[in-house]
Amino acid sequence: MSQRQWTATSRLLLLAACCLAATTAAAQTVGDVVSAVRSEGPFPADGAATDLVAFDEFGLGCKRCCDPCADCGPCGPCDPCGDVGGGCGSHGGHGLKHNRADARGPAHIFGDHVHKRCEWMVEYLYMNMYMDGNRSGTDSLTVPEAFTVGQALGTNNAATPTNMTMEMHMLHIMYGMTDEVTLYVMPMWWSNTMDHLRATPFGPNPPLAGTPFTTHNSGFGDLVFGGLWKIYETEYDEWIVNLGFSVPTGDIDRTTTVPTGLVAQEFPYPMRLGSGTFDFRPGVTYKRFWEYWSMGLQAQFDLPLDRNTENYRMGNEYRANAWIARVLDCEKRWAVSFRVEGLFRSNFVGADPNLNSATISTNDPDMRGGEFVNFGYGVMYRNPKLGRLSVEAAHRVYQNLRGVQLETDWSLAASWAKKF
Ligand SMILES: [Cu+2]
Repeated sequence: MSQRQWTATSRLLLLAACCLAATTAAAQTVGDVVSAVRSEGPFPADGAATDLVAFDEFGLGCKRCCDPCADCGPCGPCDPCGDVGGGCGSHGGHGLKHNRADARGPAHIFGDHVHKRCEWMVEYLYMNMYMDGNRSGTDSLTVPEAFTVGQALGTNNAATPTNMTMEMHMLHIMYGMTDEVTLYVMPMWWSNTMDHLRATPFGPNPPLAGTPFTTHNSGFGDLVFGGLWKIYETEYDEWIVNLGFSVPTGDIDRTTTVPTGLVAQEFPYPMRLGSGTFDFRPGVTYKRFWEYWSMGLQAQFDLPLDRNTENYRMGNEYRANAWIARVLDCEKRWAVSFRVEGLFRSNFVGADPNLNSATISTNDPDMRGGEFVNFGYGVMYRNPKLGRLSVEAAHRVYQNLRGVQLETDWSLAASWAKKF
């Protein structure tokens, strides 16, 4: 049986299922409904023949009531769009992509979906990235090795970082301008904490030689916003282009007296709250859905456009992601996901004259880049009333770092999102 024949047959089956569900009192047969649709056409003139429209999942009129901004009035049974058949084994036309836990990618993924016209989405996302121990190239280093290798490379003469926690709280607001174009804005709050060990001897303040210290910096980061454009879709897949930008609202000039105990110094690069630059953040996503499976591919870049007021710009970042997800239950409320990410980040261009790269590796603009391969696994849950909950953990399975840097161990993202 050809694809077209099969689709036509499945639509007829769907029609029959809807008919059986809706005709309770009147013993209306499938044949009655089919002939009624044929005789009355796609849009009943009086708008009152709700059943006919409800069954019409085939382009005869259901699109009208699936539009959230239209006056759906008598189209009630069409909601939720595409779920006409309901339950396992139903093929709800374009509904295959909607009302399922894996409609979006894993929690670390952004810019992978659009909303219907006039639809709002509010999301809260928490992310935590943990870095423990140093690495040079692909070799992990002990703390003494971080000093010796770092000093051989011209840094870590005053101290070395030993671990770092980066936390982010993000509000993600999306609005569907049309069914194809969605605008978004993502204000975020960063909280960075880094532990260090001072070198022996410790020139700036000799009594502190060989002692640990912790610095902390928190505040608003750069403001990310942009537009998502669904450039192509079928009932089972879609392509989405992301035209994203960020403005430098994160502070890059803050100081701390903790390291020396004497004089204030500016925070090193990885402790700062923003890039200081206007960034272009383009991306493209492809998603494909099956009854119980889905997959996604995404390329996403972060490209600073010029040097900032401190005479440097952060490196370019290129991320490529591939994921698969599997829904676990008949109602498609639960899903699990697995993801592989390749990430390339270049060193910084220029240097902040206030930072002395001889003292510690985090002050060195040539010790920021690297290549990474991450593996993520997550759980998603969707509830029509509660919204969508999503958690994903990701581990670095490969990292090759320029110079000496803290190595990343894992990252966690947890999100709650609700459409209005
Ligand atoms: Cu959204």
